[in-house]
Amino acid sequence: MQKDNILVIGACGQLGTELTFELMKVHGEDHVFACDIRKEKEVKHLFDTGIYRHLNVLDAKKLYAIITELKITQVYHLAAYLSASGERNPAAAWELNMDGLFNVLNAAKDLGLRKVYWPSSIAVFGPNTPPQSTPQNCVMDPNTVYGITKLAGERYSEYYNKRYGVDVRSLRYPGLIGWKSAPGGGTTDYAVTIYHEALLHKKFECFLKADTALPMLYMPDALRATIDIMEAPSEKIKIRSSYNLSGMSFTPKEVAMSIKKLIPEFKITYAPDYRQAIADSWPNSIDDKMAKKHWGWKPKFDLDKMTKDMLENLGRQYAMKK
Ligand code: AKB
Repeated sequence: MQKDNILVIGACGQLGTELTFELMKVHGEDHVFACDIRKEKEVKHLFDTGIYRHLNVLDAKKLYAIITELKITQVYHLAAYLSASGERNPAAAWELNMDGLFNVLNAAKDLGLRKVYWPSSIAVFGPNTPPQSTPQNCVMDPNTVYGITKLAGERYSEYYNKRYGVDVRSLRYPGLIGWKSAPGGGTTDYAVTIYHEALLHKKFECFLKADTALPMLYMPDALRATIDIMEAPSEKIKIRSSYNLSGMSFTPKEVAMSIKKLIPEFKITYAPDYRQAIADSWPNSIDDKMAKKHWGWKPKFDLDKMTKDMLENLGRQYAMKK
């Protein structure tokens, strides 16, 4: 059987950087290609020039040319503005998040891609959504441009699946936390920065209030979920909008307490800013039983296990830089 060729769009982002290398373990180094809006010379430290292509996903002609040139059969489309950066640039966020997705879905339809992955987010939920154990199907009234584009994208993905047979798969990511790559533009980003600051300065000022509970997921679990949903047989993927996905849920105060178990002198202070309103509109925890039932999702990391792993790996990384 001919092997799949994979294209990761938005490969320089927090998830893309790690996912590209995980996909190489599954499909082989010669079968995974990375592209991003950054120029080749800016990403030399991340990717070999042979596997990298410069692409603005809004350029449909170039996207089609890359897919054709590299004989791509699967696309992971990760390029997007996130919640906080979207609120600073609503028009640009709408354009990138919607037109970028249209271009990828149209390419899948027109060029016969075998599969497409596109992430949604807990940002699809809003102030009238039940906040505890938020179910798969409920009131969805997002009030950020990011959340609105993700909800519209979910509806559009399902439409392309039903109408044109595009095999598109998606997860509603909670906040993603990892030590290998940096997040950018999200409301949940504090939960990554806090570990860096704990190691570097033993203190952290949080832009959310102490008791703001949000759903979160450690990167190794997120990578596994993403690859598992894409590798599952098509008939198991019964939801073609996007699956609820959860790992753990915690507040800034709880993550600080988890860090204090390993760095007792660590101190947290709070200075909530515009991101507090975004966090307040999102669920506190997520019910992901559909993902568990349909394609066998099971997270491995809880808060303390993640904290230990984060601090060990980041500590090693900082020690090497000295
Ligand atoms: C954000 O905070 O915007 C993202 C997300 C939850 O989708 N991490």
